[in-house]
Amino acid sequence: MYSKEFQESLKAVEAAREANIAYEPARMTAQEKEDLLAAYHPDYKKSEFATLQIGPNKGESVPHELCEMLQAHSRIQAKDVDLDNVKYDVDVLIIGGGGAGASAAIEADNAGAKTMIVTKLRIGDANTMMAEGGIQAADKPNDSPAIHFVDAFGGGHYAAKRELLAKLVCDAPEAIHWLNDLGVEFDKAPDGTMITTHGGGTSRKRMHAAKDYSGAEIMRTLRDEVLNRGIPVVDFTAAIELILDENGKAAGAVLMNMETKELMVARAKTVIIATGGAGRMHYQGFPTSNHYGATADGLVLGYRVGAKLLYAETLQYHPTGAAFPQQIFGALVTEKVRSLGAKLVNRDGKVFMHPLETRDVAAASIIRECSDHAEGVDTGSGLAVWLDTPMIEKIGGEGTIEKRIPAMMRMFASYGIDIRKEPILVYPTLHYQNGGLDINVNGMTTNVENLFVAGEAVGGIHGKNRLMGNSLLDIIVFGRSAGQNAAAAAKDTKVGKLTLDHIARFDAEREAAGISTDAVSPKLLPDYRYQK
Ligand code: MEZ
Repeated sequence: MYSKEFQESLKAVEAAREANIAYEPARMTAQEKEDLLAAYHPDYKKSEFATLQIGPNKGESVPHELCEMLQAHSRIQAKDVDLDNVKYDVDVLIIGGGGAGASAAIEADNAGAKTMIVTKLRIGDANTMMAEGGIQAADKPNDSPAIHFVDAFGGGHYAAKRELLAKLVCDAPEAIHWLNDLGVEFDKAPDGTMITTHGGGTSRKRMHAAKDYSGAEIMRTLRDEVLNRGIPVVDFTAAIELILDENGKAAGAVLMNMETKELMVARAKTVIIATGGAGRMHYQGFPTSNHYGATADGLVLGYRVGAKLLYAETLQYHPTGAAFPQQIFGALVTEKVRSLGAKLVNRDGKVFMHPLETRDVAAASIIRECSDHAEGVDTGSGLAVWLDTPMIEKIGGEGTIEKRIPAMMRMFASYGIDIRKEPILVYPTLHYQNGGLDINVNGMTTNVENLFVAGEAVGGIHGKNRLMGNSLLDIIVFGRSAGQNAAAAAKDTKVGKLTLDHIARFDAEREAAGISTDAVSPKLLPDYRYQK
């Protein structure tokens, strides 16, 4: 399928393949990694960041696109909403219909709470659906939560909140059981044991997968469970502002019908933000592997009522986004491709990094290869490197690709590329928001009572870089626990008078800081209308 411009490079890759399979490049030292990241990782590009001038993280720097949204005007003024006209009255209001929201809803429902999910698209339209390679859990005899902790803590630059990471790894085996019992079809050996593989930065094989559509399989199961239980889901309705009560506790949200723009009031004893990530903010102009709705809404909602952010300046660029053909630019090429043995090679067929470095290091290595080294392959829309997928068949035997990563095979086959025989071109794509709202171990924000957060909108679980498979895990572990804890808190809560006074307070802060902006937030959906 590749045209003649690629042929010379393809020949070099093919010629080097056998030797590359056997070749194990040295791992970088800690200092080499730090130097590489400082020079090439997008998080270190100071010119792409702006300093927050208002709000709880005033003085901290975040991507300038996020800064604009965090400091923007609300979509409403308090006078636009009649807070006495309550359309929905529940114990637990969950904002977001992805894996974290669905897990929270199931557990809140188990606890007997009157629960409702509100989502700006439909339940399951979420980054969970897009996750491919798997979910980590230390449940094999040679592994333990302690080893899982050490891997993830190091991979996250020793910045994770220890109590959150400890909960993540300790609750992981139970999370896998829970999903298995709900009906997730994990890959299993004929004797019924789970098949597990490595991911970048893991010292044990602990990645559980459902082929290369693990997230879709998990979301399918969770969505069925939510719908079968009859938990109300209000689709195509966005939360555009949180409501506090007179005591400063989270007490609901102003909802907006995405089509008619009708405003509605949802009153709740507790609120869970489970709005997911921010790939559609396209920080630094990067393409994204994220779902259409990933626009950092939860961070904006929380920030405006005073909830603190943690590590909002750190993003994850998945090393292997599809770089060719143009139609799938930025789409996720799962890390499982490398777990199964494919190596990254440059234009000349040279392996330029250890295949299982952590994601930030791998992404920075690829960017280096494609910048001043200029060892990348010209795709017509930029430089990229090869991911030598035919190695997988040579290592695992014929049929491995079709069996283990059929979705990858199909995605490229629809553009005439047979990944069993030809390598593919990749470049980093914006994949994950490492930072988010700061929570305590119960999932409640550290400074707004009765406001819980779960999933990608949380900051601090993974530190400043996340390992593969720990996000499908965190949506389950922290989604479930947010549902349980929000339901418990709702039992002791009597909602006071509802207010939207925080909007005027935030407006006054903006004015006092001399910020002049027409921007409104949350963004809700990306706007591609005027882009080439
Ligand atoms: O955790 C992830 O981000 C993941 C599993 C992605 C992937 O490469 O498949």
